[in-house]
Amino acid sequence: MIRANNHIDNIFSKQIRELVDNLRKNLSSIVRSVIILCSACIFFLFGCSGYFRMTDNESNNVAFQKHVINADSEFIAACVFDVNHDGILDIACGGFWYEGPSWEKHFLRNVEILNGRPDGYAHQAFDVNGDSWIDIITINWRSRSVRWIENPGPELANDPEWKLHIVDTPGSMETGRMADILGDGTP
Ligand SMILES: [Ca+2]
Ligand SMILES: [Ca+2]
Repeated sequence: MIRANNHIDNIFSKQIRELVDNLRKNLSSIVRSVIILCSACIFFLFGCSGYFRMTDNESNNVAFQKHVINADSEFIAACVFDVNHDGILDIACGGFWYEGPSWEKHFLRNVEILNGRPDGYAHQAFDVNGDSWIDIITINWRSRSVRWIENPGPELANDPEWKLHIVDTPGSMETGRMADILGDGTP
């Protein structure tokens, strides 16, 4: 009789232990789920209230700031390169180039006026003749031409007109790209 009671007690104790273990596991899982749910709610509420958004001042700090270099410029194409070999980037745009960092205006060329507007839809910077002075290649809608505008190099200080070379007249173009088609390292 005593042995039977002990056996029943053992079985009962084992079941109690298993029940407690299961409860502990389930409780841990429930607590974890509640913590995740609460974290998600807090993040959502802070997000809705704009807590994680940048303030207006912060967003202004990362925005680009506009600097007007020539408010009267009538040209629609420009390119950036070191025109005068002083190590500072300049801007070439239509009939003028602007010397960085002061953006002093220099004469570059007389741009043709065709059908009431200056020729030239796109500029590319490239040293066409390999004299180490970067030139301009213009792609043109109205004259239907690709042109090489030669940097005068050492004569630049006298603001001479840059020499014009017509490369080809393939047709009206709004833009152009340079690419190393032959794979010889030269675009
Ligand atoms: Ca420069
Ligand atoms: Ca050149």
